Amino acid sequence: MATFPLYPYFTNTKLPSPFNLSFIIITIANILSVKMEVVLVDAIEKVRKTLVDLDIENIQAAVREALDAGTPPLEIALKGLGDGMKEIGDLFQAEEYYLADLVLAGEAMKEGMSVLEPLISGDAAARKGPVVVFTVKGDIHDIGKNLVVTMLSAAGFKVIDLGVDVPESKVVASLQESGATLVGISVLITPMIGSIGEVVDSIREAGLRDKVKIAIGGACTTQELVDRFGLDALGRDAIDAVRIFEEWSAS
Ligand code: B12
Repeated sequence: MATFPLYPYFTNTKLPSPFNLSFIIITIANILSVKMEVVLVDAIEKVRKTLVDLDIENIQAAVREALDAGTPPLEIALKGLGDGMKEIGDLFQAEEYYLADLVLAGEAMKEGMSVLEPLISGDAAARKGPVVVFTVKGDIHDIGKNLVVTMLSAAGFKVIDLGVDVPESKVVASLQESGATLVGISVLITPMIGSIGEVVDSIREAGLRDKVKIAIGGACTTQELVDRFGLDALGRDAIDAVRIFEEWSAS
């Protein structure tokens, strides 16, 4: 009896075994995921470059493009904008960028963050803490501190943000009023390192040092400073800040 195969292709070609088939599927999935990763890395790189070029007009578009490509908002904030700011700092130190460029960079960073912040901010109902966060007296850098505040809020902490250039008396008053036992200090410039000591001394004089845990972070902070001022932790980025305060809240 004559046979009429429905799919002549199958009669002439060796069918892939289930093992081969899963191998093919896995390979295709791997290629797609590598391709996807390349797209995400490209999108983050575009954000970083747009910031380093001080292209304020296009920074929000670059951030939105990265979001549309599926990049998590936090990754755009830390790897795109955060790494871009570090590079700008290096260019400033190398005297390729000037103070006016730092000002523009600060503006561009804030433009970019204004797109990301609503996406990072968390559930207002869940509350741990409170954590008192501020930038030390004499220092007006607030971008990193704001990122820490955003991340802590997103992680469910109540945050008391005292702002920048904060005198030690204001920190102590805030601790006394709120009963907060967690403190996050941001310091970016070496000449203001002494302000950390003044805060710690004031907290001690108010009889609160044994009751509060203090973490520091920012461009000029080191473990040596933590040891020198008898602090409790050093945080490298906003994710580290959440880890530290989560640990302290749990203990
Ligand atoms: C933007 C910028 C400015 C802007 C700030 C705008 C703003 N609204 O913040 C302006 C133009 C105002 C500025 C001014 C100055 N700046 Co400035 N600035 C910068 C720059 C390029 C980026 C800082 C930034 O926003 N980074 C991005 C954020 C996301 O990163 P971050 O701040 O490090 O924060 C992250 C972590 O550190 C950590 N973190 C931060 N805080 C905390 C707190 C806790 C508790 C924890 C756990 C973690 C944590 O988490 C954050 C998020 O991941 C840095 C370069 C650098 N490498 O930092 C120089 C830099 C900090 N500036 C510097 C200098 C010298 C100055 C000026 C003195 C310049 C001048 N001649 O006037 C003035 C200082 C004015 C003052 N009194 O404060 C130097 C400091 C050098 C030093 N060691 O002393 C730097 C390092 C540049 C350089 N390489 O020379 N600056």
